[in-house]
Amino acid sequence: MADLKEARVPDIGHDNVPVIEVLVKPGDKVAKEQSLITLESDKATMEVPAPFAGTIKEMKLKVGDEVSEGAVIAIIEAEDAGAPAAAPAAAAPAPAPAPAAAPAPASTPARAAEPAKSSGGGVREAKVPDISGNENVPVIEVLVKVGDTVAKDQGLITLESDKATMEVPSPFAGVVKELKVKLGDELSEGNVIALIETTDRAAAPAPAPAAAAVEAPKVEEKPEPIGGRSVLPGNAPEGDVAPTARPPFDSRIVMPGDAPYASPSIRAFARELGVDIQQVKGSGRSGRIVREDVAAYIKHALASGARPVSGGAASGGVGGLNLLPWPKVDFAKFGEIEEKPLSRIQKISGANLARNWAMIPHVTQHEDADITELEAFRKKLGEENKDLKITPLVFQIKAVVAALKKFPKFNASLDESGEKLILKKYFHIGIAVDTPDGLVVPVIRDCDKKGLLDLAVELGEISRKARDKKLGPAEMSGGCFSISSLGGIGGTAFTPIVNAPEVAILGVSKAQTKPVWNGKEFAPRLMLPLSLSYDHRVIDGALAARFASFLAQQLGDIRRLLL
Ligand code: CAO
Repeated sequence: MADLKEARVPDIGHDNVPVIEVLVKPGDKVAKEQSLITLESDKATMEVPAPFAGTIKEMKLKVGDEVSEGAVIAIIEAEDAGAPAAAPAAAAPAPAPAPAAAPAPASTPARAAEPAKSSGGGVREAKVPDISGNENVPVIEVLVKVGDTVAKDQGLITLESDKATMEVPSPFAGVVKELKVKLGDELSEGNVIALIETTDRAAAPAPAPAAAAVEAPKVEEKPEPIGGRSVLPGNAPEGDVAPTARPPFDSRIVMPGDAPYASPSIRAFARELGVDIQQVKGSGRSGRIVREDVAAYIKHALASGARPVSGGAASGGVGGLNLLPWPKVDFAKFGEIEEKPLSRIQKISGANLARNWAMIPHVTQHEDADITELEAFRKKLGEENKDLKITPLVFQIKAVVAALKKFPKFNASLDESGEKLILKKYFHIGIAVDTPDGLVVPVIRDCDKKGLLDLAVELGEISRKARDKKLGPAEMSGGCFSISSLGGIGGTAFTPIVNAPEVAILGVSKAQTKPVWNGKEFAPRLMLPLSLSYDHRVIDGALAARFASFLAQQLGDIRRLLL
């Protein structure tokens, strides 16, 4: 017989608290302590965890329901086969008794604001109050900076455990003299957050620490438990989610009106996607940020081609999307290593590639061109021009020019606003050149006006200059479209990164002889793999397929290149 149990709302310190999110549905398998619902009072947003692992059989609550301690959230078929089965009601975890520590006296030392030892006069320490026994809770936001004037109760920092997010307010009004914490620090009760020069006359005399406590929390502002295993402890028949004493904690857990205002799961979701929650506008009740807001924010950032806020992997900001910091690893711990600084070119091209990769919605269209005839012609041309290196690349440049003429959207750039397309009437082609110091992209101008031999000469020159580090910035600007040829090396296909503000790039891999069906039989043909990456904001898939197939036709019948 199935072991059906009820998951109930624990002691939450308030009655009639609205359900603002239902995080699971019937059929879902939940782990012990996985969040089931999110409740939100005017003071706190809190997720209620499952007291045991199992499968949700029935949800008893929906968004908008108002609940108090003891309300049944869901019927869960408990996973623990060993546990005795019982009728739901009987099996229900009894709501935990009201916390032993009801709001403590106003002058609880945990909340005391002590004069800073190092500073005289009105400079006082703002400390982390009792956070329901949780320790080492990470700082996810620092809401003030040195020099800021803060009001009493204004949020100083936000702490976030895996289950709750809360702002720690300033216990007194004043000017922030020194910040003692930074993002990522892990704090426990008593840690000093900041030194504040008080302007709060009532607070200024600073009696003995215990008596210097800031105002008593209102009785209804019961401590809001955060994080870890003791979140919302009332639902704790299983032992290790037992209630911790909940002395008063006068900070607010994500107060409406303070930005950002989002539940821990939404914050985690935003972090996963590299979104700075501070930038997201909430559309939920009282401006609460919901999942859709984060998704809409990303869509908007991508659509508007947001500009980078900083470069480099470590700083990691792209447009509105703030990426996670680069992982810090002590590689020497695992074996012998050698450090080698990146070249200047690698740093510059790396930052460009990272921006382009993150900000351009890329799609790559693959196509094979039959270059059997072209190759025969190229060899003949080479024999006639022995002093010149004529590689397949010059033919590709010519074919690309023809395709750009036929599909002008590929010879275009989005303007900075992302709302206007600039169509170019010239045909300057960038060629990715691999050098010992990294990748550079010199530009061959007016390729439409140059013949194959001219292009071969110029290609030789720019490749040489690139490798000799002799290219000037002017020779690397003004490109309309780029070609990245790895054909001399190998490979069957790859996904080149669009070279912004261009909207497409052609990747070329190594031509290979393949059996191709000619309608009667398989014939050996020299096939050239083409990989066309494009900016999907500007070019749609059908257009890209047409462009790629047109390119293949051009290369397949070189007479067309003369048209
Ligand atoms: N299929 C088969 N063979 C090919 C080929 C292809 N698609 N493309 C070139 N070849 C052959 C050439 O004909 C040449 O053969 P020979 O030695 O018999 O004459 C040989 O491969 C070497 O060509 P190449 O690479 O020297 O000359 P190229 O004109 O094809 O390319 C250049 C010039 C500068 C583009 C190239 O040297 C280069 O740097 N490529 C790398 C670009 C790159 O790194 N792209 C990646 C960007 S994303 O990280």
